[in-house]
Order: sequence, then structure tokens, then C-alpha cells
Amino acid sequence: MTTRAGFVALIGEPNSGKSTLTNWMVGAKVSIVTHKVQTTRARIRGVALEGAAQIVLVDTPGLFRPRRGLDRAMVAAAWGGAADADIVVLLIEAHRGITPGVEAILERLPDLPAATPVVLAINKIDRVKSEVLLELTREMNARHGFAETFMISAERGHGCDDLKRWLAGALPEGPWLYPEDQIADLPMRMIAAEMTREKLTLRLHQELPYQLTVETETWEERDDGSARIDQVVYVLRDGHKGIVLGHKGETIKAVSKAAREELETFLGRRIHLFLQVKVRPGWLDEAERFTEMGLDYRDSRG
Ligand SMILES: Nc1nc2c(ncn2[C@@H]2O[C@H](COP(=O)(O)OP(=O)(O)OP(=O)(O)O)[C@@H](O)[C@H]2O)c(=O)[nH]1
Ligand SMILES: [Mg+2]
Repeated sequence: MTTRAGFVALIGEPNSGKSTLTNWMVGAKVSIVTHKVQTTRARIRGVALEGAAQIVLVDTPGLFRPRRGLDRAMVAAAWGGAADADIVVLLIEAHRGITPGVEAILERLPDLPAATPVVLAINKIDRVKSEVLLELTREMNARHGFAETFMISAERGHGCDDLKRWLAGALPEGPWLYPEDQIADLPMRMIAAEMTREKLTLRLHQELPYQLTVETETWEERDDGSARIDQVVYVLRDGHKGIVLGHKGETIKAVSKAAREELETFLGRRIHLFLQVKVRPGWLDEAERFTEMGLDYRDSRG
């Protein structure tokens, strides 16, 4: 049997559903999802199988107009992921249509290597009527020569099978890139930190989720099969620390519990999770932090 394998980069505006689609295709939650924009910060690879094909999904941060250092690194990571991929999938939201953000992405598509097919995936079709979809498909295809258009609901899985099969068939022939049982290309330490960041993002309001980062400091295997994980939540200001901790430490306790439960499900074993909150005023502009997050700050394509 001929095997196929390759990289499929998912690009789109923040919140368009890239991580949801990645997780659906992989069949496990390898990338965190929230209702807020700019959840994904690094290029996260999820590995999906379809027949004899191994599809390496490159979930990227959303594309938007960057301002601060972290934003620039995120957007650069997303375009970098697209430029390196065998196939690019552009996700747009059915109910929002061709927004200024989508326009900006369309303008940059011609900069991708000419041989890279770009597929359009109109997501969140559960939110609109079918007439809207046909019109949007027509308009988008008038703007760019997409290799194919799919209408999907990443959350419900509608249309995702078709897209997955198409991707599998379009990937180049070749040996698989990862062992059969690998589902993500991200160190467990980082997946664990991401899970905590998801729970913080869901619990904290306004700008705070964007002004913190989580790092796994130590991971200690125990004889009884469990593991002790120590993580640090870095915030920008002293005042943020109090909010993250919450009244009598309630917020951080709830976050820790939710993250631990998810980690235990993911790993199938007991986890002891310890969170600490530290102030680090400049972390948003520190290049070394981005490297730890898997972002290459020197990349200037953003
Ligand atoms: N109604 C509906 N909501 C969806 C669908 N797919 C994703 N969502 C929701 O859209 C929100 C954003 O999803 P994500 O997967 O985090 O989006 P993203 O593109 O990865 O976002 P960033 O990482 O911020 O760039 C979440 O609340 C999802 O549950 C869908 O098919 N229908
Ligand atoms: Mg995401």
C-alpha cells in the first residue's frame, strides 16, 4: 500500500475554529480552545490518520494586525507555518463572511509558494442558512483560486470527514513522518502548560488572559505511577497576581482543579498539579519566552 504524508497548515482569523478542527481530525484535544480570540499562541502540530495517509495538521495562531512583540511572533508563526506546508486550509466563519481580517489574509495568499494548494473551509455552518453559504462560496472563489471549497462545522464534525479525505488524497506519497501512535508534536510539558492557560483564559476577564503565560517548571515521575507537575503563571503586574489568585485563592484553586482533571484524562493517570503565580513585568516582549513557547521571534514575515 502506498503511504502518503505531509503538513496541512490551518490559517484564519482568531476564533475561526482552527484548533477545534485540529482536535476533531486528531480525535483528541491537542490544542486548546476557548470562545476568546487569540487563544493559540504557537504552531501546534496534531497528527491525524486517514487510511494510508498521515496528515500532520499545523494549528497556527490567528492572523490579525500585530502590535506588541508577542503578537508579531504569533502572526509570523502562522504565516511561517503556511509557507512550509504541503497544503494550506483557510478557515473563515460562515456568519461573519468576508471581514476586513479575511480581506487582509486574501491579499497575502499570493505570497505563498505557487505550488501550495489553498483550500477554503467555511466553518460554523451551523450558524447560517444555506443560501448565505452559496453566495459566500461564490464571492470567495472569485477572489482567489482555491483548490476546493468545503462547508463545515468543526464543532459538530459536519463536513469534516470529506475535508479529511480530500486532504489525505492530496498529500504527497511518502513514508509517515511520525510513529503511528503519536498524536501531537509538542512536549508534554507544554501541553500541560497550555491546559492550565486554557482554564485561566476561561475564568479571567477582559485583557488578563492575554497578559499571562504559563510554564511547566518541573515534572517529576513518581513510583506509584503518578506525576508531580509544578507550573508558574507569569503575570505583568502585582495587581494581576491578586486577580489570578482570587479571593482566598479561590480562582487559582478552581483553575488548578480543572487543569488537573483534564491532564488526568489526557494522560490516563493521577497528577499532582501545583501552580505558582509570579510577576514578570516584561515577559510580553521577551524574546526568550517566545522561544520557550515554540515561537521564533526573529522571524520577520509577520
Ligand atoms: N457554532 C460553532 N462554533 C464553533 C465551531 N467551531 C469552533 N467553534 C467555536 O469557536 C470558538 C473558537 O474556536 P477555536 O478552535 O479556539 O478557534 P481558533 O481559530 O483556534 O482561535 P485562535 O486560537 O484564537 O486563533 C470556540 O468557542 C469554538 O467552540 C462551529 O463549527 N460552530
Ligand atoms: Mg486556536
